[in-house]
Amino acid sequence: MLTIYALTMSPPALKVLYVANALGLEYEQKGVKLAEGEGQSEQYKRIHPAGKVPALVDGDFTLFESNAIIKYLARKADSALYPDDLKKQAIIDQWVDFVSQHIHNGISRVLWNKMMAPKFGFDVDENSMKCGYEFLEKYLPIVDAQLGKTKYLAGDEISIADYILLAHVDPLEAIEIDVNKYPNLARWREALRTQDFYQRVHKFYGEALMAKG
Ligand SMILES: N[C@@H](CCC(=O)N[C@@H](CS)C(=O)NCC(=O)O)C(=O)O
Repeated sequence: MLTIYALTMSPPALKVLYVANALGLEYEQKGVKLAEGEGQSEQYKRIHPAGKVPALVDGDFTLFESNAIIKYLARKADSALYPDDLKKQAIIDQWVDFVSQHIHNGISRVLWNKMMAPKFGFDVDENSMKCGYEFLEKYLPIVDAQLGKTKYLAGDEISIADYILLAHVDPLEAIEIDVNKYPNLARWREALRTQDFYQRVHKFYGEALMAKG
Protein backbone atom coordinates (compact mmCIF):
# COMPACT_ATOMS: atom_id res chain seq x y z
CA MET A 1 0.00 0.00 0.00
CA LEU A 2 1.23 3.48 -0.88
CA THR A 3 1.40 6.11 1.86
CA ILE A 4 1.15 9.76 0.87
CA TYR A 5 2.12 12.35 3.44
CA ALA A 6 0.01 15.39 2.61
CA LEU A 7 -1.70 18.45 4.04
CA THR A 8 -4.96 20.07 3.05
CA MET A 9 -3.45 23.52 2.56
CA SER A 10 -0.44 22.47 0.47
CA PRO A 11 -0.70 22.80 -3.35
CA PRO A 12 2.31 20.47 -3.91
CA ALA A 13 0.58 17.84 -1.76
CA LEU A 14 -2.74 18.47 -3.48
CA LYS A 15 -1.34 17.78 -6.95
CA VAL A 16 0.02 14.41 -5.79
CA LEU A 17 -3.43 13.54 -4.44
CA TYR A 18 -5.05 14.65 -7.70
CA VAL A 19 -2.80 12.38 -9.75
CA ALA A 20 -3.10 9.43 -7.35
CA ASN A 21 -6.89 9.73 -7.64
CA ALA A 22 -6.84 10.25 -11.40
CA LEU A 23 -4.77 7.06 -11.69
CA GLY A 24 -7.22 5.22 -9.42
CA LEU A 25 -4.45 4.23 -7.00
CA GLU A 26 -5.14 2.94 -3.52
CA TYR A 27 -3.21 4.81 -0.90
CA GLU A 28 -3.22 5.76 2.72
CA GLN A 29 -3.06 9.48 3.40
CA LYS A 30 -1.19 10.71 6.46
CA GLY A 31 -1.07 14.26 7.73
CA VAL A 32 2.06 15.88 9.16
CA LYS A 33 1.56 18.45 11.92
CA LEU A 34 4.03 20.97 10.53
CA ALA A 35 2.91 23.77 12.86
CA GLU A 36 3.64 21.51 15.82
CA GLY A 37 7.12 20.62 14.55
CA GLU A 38 6.31 17.07 13.44
CA GLY A 39 8.04 17.72 10.10
CA GLN A 40 11.32 18.23 11.91
CA SER A 41 11.04 15.03 13.94
CA GLU A 42 13.83 12.50 13.33
CA GLN A 43 11.22 9.97 12.26
CA TYR A 44 9.69 12.21 9.54
CA LYS A 45 13.08 13.51 8.39
CA ARG A 46 13.97 9.94 7.45
CA ILE A 47 11.15 10.24 4.90
CA HIS A 48 11.71 13.88 3.88
CA PRO A 49 15.07 15.35 4.99
CA ALA A 50 13.69 18.91 4.83
CA GLY A 51 10.55 17.96 6.76
CA LYS A 52 8.12 19.07 4.05
CA VAL A 53 4.99 17.64 2.45
CA PRO A 54 4.32 15.84 0.20
CA ALA A 55 6.30 12.63 0.55
CA LEU A 56 5.62 9.11 -0.61
CA VAL A 57 6.37 5.72 0.90
CA ASP A 58 5.95 2.69 -1.33
CA GLY A 59 7.11 -0.36 0.63
CA ASP A 60 10.79 0.19 1.37
CA PHE A 61 11.02 3.01 -1.21
CA THR A 62 10.62 6.65 -0.17
CA LEU A 63 10.42 9.74 -2.35
CA PHE A 64 9.98 13.49 -1.90
CA GLU A 65 9.37 16.45 -4.27
CA SER A 66 5.87 16.51 -5.68
CA ASN A 67 6.78 16.39 -9.37
CA ALA A 68 9.14 13.44 -8.85
CA ILE A 69 6.39 11.63 -6.92
CA ILE A 70 3.83 12.33 -9.64
CA LYS A 71 6.12 11.04 -12.40
CA TYR A 72 6.90 7.94 -10.35
CA LEU A 73 3.20 7.21 -9.76
CA ALA A 74 2.29 7.75 -13.42
CA ARG A 75 5.15 5.52 -14.61
CA LYS A 76 4.37 2.86 -12.04
CA ALA A 77 0.77 2.80 -13.32
CA ASP A 78 2.08 2.80 -16.93
CA SER A 79 -0.26 5.72 -17.54
CA ALA A 80 -0.76 7.87 -20.62
CA LEU A 81 -0.73 10.86 -18.23
CA TYR A 82 3.06 10.66 -18.62
CA PRO A 83 3.71 8.79 -21.85
CA ASP A 84 7.02 7.13 -22.80
CA ASP A 85 7.13 8.89 -26.19
CA LEU A 86 10.27 11.05 -26.16
CA LYS A 87 8.78 14.24 -27.58
CA LYS A 88 5.43 14.01 -25.81
CA GLN A 89 7.25 13.50 -22.52
CA ALA A 90 9.60 16.42 -23.22
CA ILE A 91 6.66 18.78 -23.86
CA ILE A 92 4.98 17.62 -20.65
CA ASP A 93 8.24 18.18 -18.74
CA GLN A 94 8.51 21.63 -20.30
CA TRP A 95 5.11 22.67 -18.90
CA VAL A 96 5.67 20.95 -15.57
CA ASP A 97 8.87 22.97 -15.16
CA PHE A 98 7.26 26.19 -16.39
CA VAL A 99 4.38 25.86 -13.93
CA SER A 100 6.71 24.95 -11.08
CA GLN A 101 9.22 27.73 -11.74
CA HIS A 102 6.84 30.53 -12.63
CA ILE A 103 3.24 29.90 -11.56
CA HIS A 104 4.05 28.05 -8.33
CA ASN A 105 6.79 30.50 -7.49
CA GLY A 106 4.38 33.44 -7.89
CA ILE A 107 1.45 31.90 -6.12
CA SER A 108 3.38 30.53 -3.16
CA ARG A 109 4.91 33.97 -2.42
CA VAL A 110 1.45 35.53 -2.40
CA LEU A 111 -0.29 32.71 -0.53
CA TRP A 112 2.33 32.64 2.18
CA ASN A 113 2.41 36.38 2.78
CA LYS A 114 -1.28 37.09 2.30
CA MET A 115 -2.80 34.11 4.11
CA MET A 116 -0.34 31.92 5.99
CA ALA A 117 2.17 34.33 7.55
CA PRO A 118 -0.51 36.46 9.29
CA LYS A 119 -2.35 33.30 10.38
CA PHE A 120 0.73 31.67 11.91
CA GLY A 121 2.27 34.85 13.34
CA PHE A 122 5.18 35.29 10.88
CA ASP A 123 6.33 38.64 9.45
CA VAL A 124 4.72 39.53 6.12
CA ASP A 125 7.27 40.16 3.34
CA GLU A 126 5.55 42.80 1.21
CA ASN A 127 8.32 42.73 -1.43
CA SER A 128 8.03 39.00 -1.87
CA MET A 129 4.25 39.29 -2.18
CA LYS A 130 4.59 42.08 -4.79
CA CYS A 131 7.07 39.97 -6.71
CA GLY A 132 4.63 37.04 -6.57
CA TYR A 133 1.81 39.13 -8.05
CA GLU A 134 4.19 40.38 -10.77
CA PHE A 135 5.12 36.79 -11.62
CA LEU A 136 1.47 35.85 -11.96
CA GLU A 137 0.65 38.88 -14.07
CA LYS A 138 3.51 37.99 -16.39
CA TYR A 139 3.12 34.22 -16.59
CA LEU A 140 -0.61 33.44 -16.22
CA PRO A 141 -1.28 34.96 -19.69
CA ILE A 142 1.21 32.47 -21.16
CA VAL A 143 -0.64 29.53 -19.67
CA ASP A 144 -3.96 31.07 -20.72
CA ALA A 145 -2.74 31.50 -24.31
CA GLN A 146 -1.55 27.88 -24.41
CA LEU A 147 -4.94 26.65 -23.18
CA GLY A 148 -6.51 28.66 -26.00
CA LYS A 149 -4.43 26.68 -28.51
CA THR A 150 -4.73 23.16 -27.11
CA LYS A 151 -7.40 21.44 -25.02
CA TYR A 152 -4.94 20.63 -22.23
CA LEU A 153 -1.69 22.25 -21.17
CA ALA A 154 0.74 19.96 -23.00
CA GLY A 155 -1.48 19.19 -26.00
CA ASP A 156 -4.89 17.73 -26.71
CA GLU A 157 -4.43 14.84 -24.28
CA ILE A 158 -4.65 15.34 -20.54
CA SER A 159 -1.32 14.84 -18.75
CA ILE A 160 0.31 15.24 -15.36
CA ALA A 161 1.00 18.88 -16.31
CA ASP A 162 -2.74 19.62 -16.00
CA TYR A 163 -3.07 18.26 -12.47
CA ILE A 164 0.07 20.14 -11.46
CA LEU A 165 -1.23 23.43 -12.86
CA LEU A 166 -4.67 22.87 -11.35
CA ALA A 167 -3.32 22.56 -7.81
CA HIS A 168 -1.47 25.85 -8.23
CA VAL A 169 -4.36 27.81 -9.73
CA ASP A 170 -6.98 26.38 -7.36
CA PRO A 171 -6.45 29.20 -4.84
CA LEU A 172 -6.51 32.15 -7.29
CA GLU A 173 -9.70 33.60 -5.79
CA ALA A 174 -8.24 33.31 -2.29
CA ILE A 175 -5.51 35.71 -3.34
CA GLU A 176 -7.98 38.00 -5.10
CA ILE A 177 -7.06 37.21 -8.69
CA ASP A 178 -10.09 37.14 -10.96
CA VAL A 179 -9.67 33.97 -13.03
CA ASN A 180 -12.09 35.38 -15.63
CA LYS A 181 -9.27 37.65 -16.79
CA TYR A 182 -7.91 34.38 -18.19
CA PRO A 183 -10.91 32.84 -20.02
CA ASN A 184 -9.16 29.74 -21.38
CA LEU A 185 -7.68 28.96 -18.00
CA ALA A 186 -11.07 29.52 -16.33
CA ARG A 187 -12.84 27.18 -18.78
CA TRP A 188 -10.15 24.49 -18.45
CA ARG A 189 -10.21 24.72 -14.64
CA GLU A 190 -13.99 24.40 -14.46
CA ALA A 191 -13.93 21.34 -16.71
CA LEU A 192 -11.32 19.60 -14.52
CA ARG A 193 -13.11 20.47 -11.32
CA THR A 194 -16.19 18.50 -12.38
CA GLN A 195 -14.15 15.30 -12.76
CA ASP A 196 -14.17 12.45 -10.24
CA PHE A 197 -10.56 12.82 -9.10
CA TYR A 198 -11.23 16.40 -7.96
CA GLN A 199 -14.50 15.59 -6.24
CA ARG A 200 -12.89 12.64 -4.44
CA VAL A 201 -9.91 14.62 -3.15
CA HIS A 202 -12.04 17.48 -1.91
CA LYS A 203 -14.73 15.27 -0.45
CA PHE A 204 -12.03 13.51 1.53
CA TYR A 205 -10.64 16.86 2.63
CA GLY A 206 -14.08 18.06 3.71
CA GLU A 207 -14.65 14.91 5.78
CA ALA A 208 -11.15 15.07 7.29
CA LEU A 209 -11.59 18.70 8.27
CA MET A 210 -15.00 18.09 9.80
CA ALA A 211 -13.68 15.12 11.74
CA LYS A 212 -11.03 17.40 13.25
CA GLY A 213 -13.81 19.82 14.24
N1 LIG B 1 9.19 21.68 -3.99
C1 LIG B 1 8.45 21.00 -2.98
C2 LIG B 1 7.73 22.02 -2.10
C3 LIG B 1 7.16 21.37 -0.86
C4 LIG B 1 6.76 22.44 0.16
O1 LIG B 1 7.32 23.55 0.19
N2 LIG B 1 5.83 22.07 1.03
C5 LIG B 1 5.42 23.00 2.06
C6 LIG B 1 3.90 23.02 2.16
S1 LIG B 1 3.21 23.77 0.72
C7 LIG B 1 5.97 22.53 3.40
O2 LIG B 1 5.94 21.35 3.68
N3 LIG B 1 6.45 23.46 4.21
C8 LIG B 1 6.92 23.16 5.54
C9 LIG B 1 8.34 23.56 5.76
O3 LIG B 1 8.96 24.16 4.88
O4 LIG B 1 8.83 23.27 6.86
C10 LIG B 1 7.47 20.02 -3.63
O5 LIG B 1 6.98 20.34 -4.72
O6 LIG B 1 7.23 18.93 -3.08
